[in-house]
Amino acid sequence: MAPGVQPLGAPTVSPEAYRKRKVALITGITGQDGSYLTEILLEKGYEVHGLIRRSSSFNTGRIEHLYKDVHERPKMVLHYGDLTDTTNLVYIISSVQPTEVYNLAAQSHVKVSFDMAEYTGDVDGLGTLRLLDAIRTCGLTNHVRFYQASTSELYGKVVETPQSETTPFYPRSPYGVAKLYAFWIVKNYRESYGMYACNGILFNHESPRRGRTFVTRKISRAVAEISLGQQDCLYLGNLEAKRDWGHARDYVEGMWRMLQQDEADDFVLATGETHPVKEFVEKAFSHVGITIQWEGEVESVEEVGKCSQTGRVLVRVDPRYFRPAEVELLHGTPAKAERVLGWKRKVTFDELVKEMVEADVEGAKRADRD
Ligand code: NDP
Ligand code: GDR
Repeated sequence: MAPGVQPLGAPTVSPEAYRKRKVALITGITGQDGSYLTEILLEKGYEVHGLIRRSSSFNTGRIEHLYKDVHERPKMVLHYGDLTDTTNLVYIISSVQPTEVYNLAAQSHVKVSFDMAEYTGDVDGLGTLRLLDAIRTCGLTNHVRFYQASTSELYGKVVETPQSETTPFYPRSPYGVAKLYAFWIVKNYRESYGMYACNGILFNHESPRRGRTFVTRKISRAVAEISLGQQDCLYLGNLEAKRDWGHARDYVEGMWRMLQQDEADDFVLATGETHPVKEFVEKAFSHVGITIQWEGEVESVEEVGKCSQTGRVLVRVDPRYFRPAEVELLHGTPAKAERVLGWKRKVTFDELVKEMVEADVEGAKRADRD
């Protein structure tokens, strides 16, 4: 930028005065995390702006309960946009003038990233760069605090456990590789331009709002439908994969805390426990009174889960859900987040499974559910 030339929309006030307003911009507001984050930011008195994609079908179901008519001075405002559209991002940042930006938007499905590798790289990797550059273009480099939805998928192949902020990365999917680029560009902009930009390296977090093709929600929905006689069998992929599963509501609180520190840094959010997919299946069925008994070889297409009471096969392995490269084990330590941010997860693994199954049982009884 030439000396004396003001970037687009640059504020005339100091960063301290600018941040007295509490204005958040969330990309990915229609997703699981976006909806919980919006709830807690509204409770904390923020004006929340969200980027939504135009869709031929309804995509605002998770935030519908937060929507107020535009004529009622809403605290949540939605803007059409996309992380692949630079001009649109610059326009939104310059008109919203956010104090905090949460970049949650992503093609977030690991298996789908093998089918749509280039698109995933464009949105999850370059999309992060576009958003950071939009902030700079608008002259907000020193005014905005930036949160990046980084992921435990960066660890990929196991190098050490538990995985922490110092564990080396080894991503195992186009999604993981795209998020690795995003991780480093955030760190680079922090070091190059002094931006307050953080990576939250979040381990899996779930809820009744989880997308239905992720394994936990796929299981809780199927268990609910099987218990009500609406479905016969649940087909899954790798049952031996282990994940560190927490509740999304706890994790969005950690995102907010990362942006309230004196200095920007990167943090792991995890539970410190790990459980195989198989255990999630067993626990979920136990909540509807069914005990699962396994037969067959580990990771074999022959493996099945039978109802121990009736002998009926309720779970089968279908190789179509296997991934070209798998992340076998995720097990994080939240020690740094607990120490520095005072963050601690509240919901246990058992409580999470129970809440998801109960919500899906209720949903399966209604016709209008997600
Ligand atoms: P979801 O898949 O539920 O939500 C993704 C959001 O991104 C949706 O709002 C989606 O919009 C939006 N989106 C997708 N592509 C684009 C695009 N090109 N431009 C703009 N918006 C787009 O994900 P989660 O809420 O579970 O996760 C939030 C973030 O955290 C993601 O970046 C994910 O990769 C990351 N993450 C998630 C973890 C988890 O366990 N949940 C763990 C670690 C990281 P639409 O509704 O229109 O599809
Ligand atoms: P993950 O979540 O890949 O960890 O990414 P997902 O729930 O898709 O898979 C978890 C594990 O379960 C195994 N699995 C199956 N997975 C799916 N989706 N469907 C199945 O039928 C199935 N059967 C077994 C998988 O192989 C895997 O090992 C999530 C996403 O939210 C990412 O965006 C986020 O970054 C990471 O969590 C942390």
